[in-house]
Amino acid sequence: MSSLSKSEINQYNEKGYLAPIDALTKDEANEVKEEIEFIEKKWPNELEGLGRNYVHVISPIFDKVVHNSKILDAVESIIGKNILACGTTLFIKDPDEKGFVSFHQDAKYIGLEPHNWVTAWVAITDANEENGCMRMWTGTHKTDLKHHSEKFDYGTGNLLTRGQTVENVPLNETEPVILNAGQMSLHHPKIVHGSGVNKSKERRMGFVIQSYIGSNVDQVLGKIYVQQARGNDTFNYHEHVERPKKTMEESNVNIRKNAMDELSKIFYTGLEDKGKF
Ligand SMILES: O=C(O)CCC(=O)C(=O)O
Repeated sequence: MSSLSKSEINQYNEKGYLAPIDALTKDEANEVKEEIEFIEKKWPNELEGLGRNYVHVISPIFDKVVHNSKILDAVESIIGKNILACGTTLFIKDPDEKGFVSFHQDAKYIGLEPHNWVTAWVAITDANEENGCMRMWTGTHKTDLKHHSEKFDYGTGNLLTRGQTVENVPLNETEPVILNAGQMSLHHPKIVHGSGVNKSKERRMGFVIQSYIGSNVDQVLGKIYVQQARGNDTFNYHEHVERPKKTMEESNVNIRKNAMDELSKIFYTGLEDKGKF
């Protein structure tokens, strides 16, 4: 079932993103926050670096977000009914760190073709201008992929793998994506977006499904592991993995390890060295 109205779909098509969309209840968002904190405490480093990816494979609570019917109803309105979940990333910015995300287009390096896919950014805590919410350069999804400088600015706090940056973004043409905990945004593979540092005293936590892909979408740079989120997969391009029943079960941890190794190869395609993520 698709849930977005015609005007919401028009807004997505015109601007390249849509927000805010109600997704989780406050309690559900809080459950995710507690699960993040539980894993961080019990298995330090597990969610660090490359470990911020494919988190839905190791926790039933994270998995539940990926398969949430409200989220999927909205996603179906954009990419149709045969939906695969091909990855998750925790974008966490701690108040005492200088984490930021340079302006970039997701489609530039991720290898998912054709662009029948969408990213759902679910706010686990409130996201606002003070704590470094995303900013979208509206309309840029309608243009070609832009040149990205590869800055490899490790140590400066850039949360992107190669410090890939679209330069000279006119900030007055960008819009902040302000979300309450539990709300989400959906953004297009080609929209230019980024986010600044967290200047608040609280953590800013985003649970990002990146991305939901139509089953017709192939990975042209490497291998991904998917779950059937809705409908069916007649293309069979990707390896399907099971949904977790318990947090950090060994078999799921091993699957995640393989998935992260493959993802890392995609992120660093064409490079000799690998960074932190
Ligand atoms: O969480 C952020 O600030 C940026 C996330 C992002 O770039 C994305 O979800 O594509």
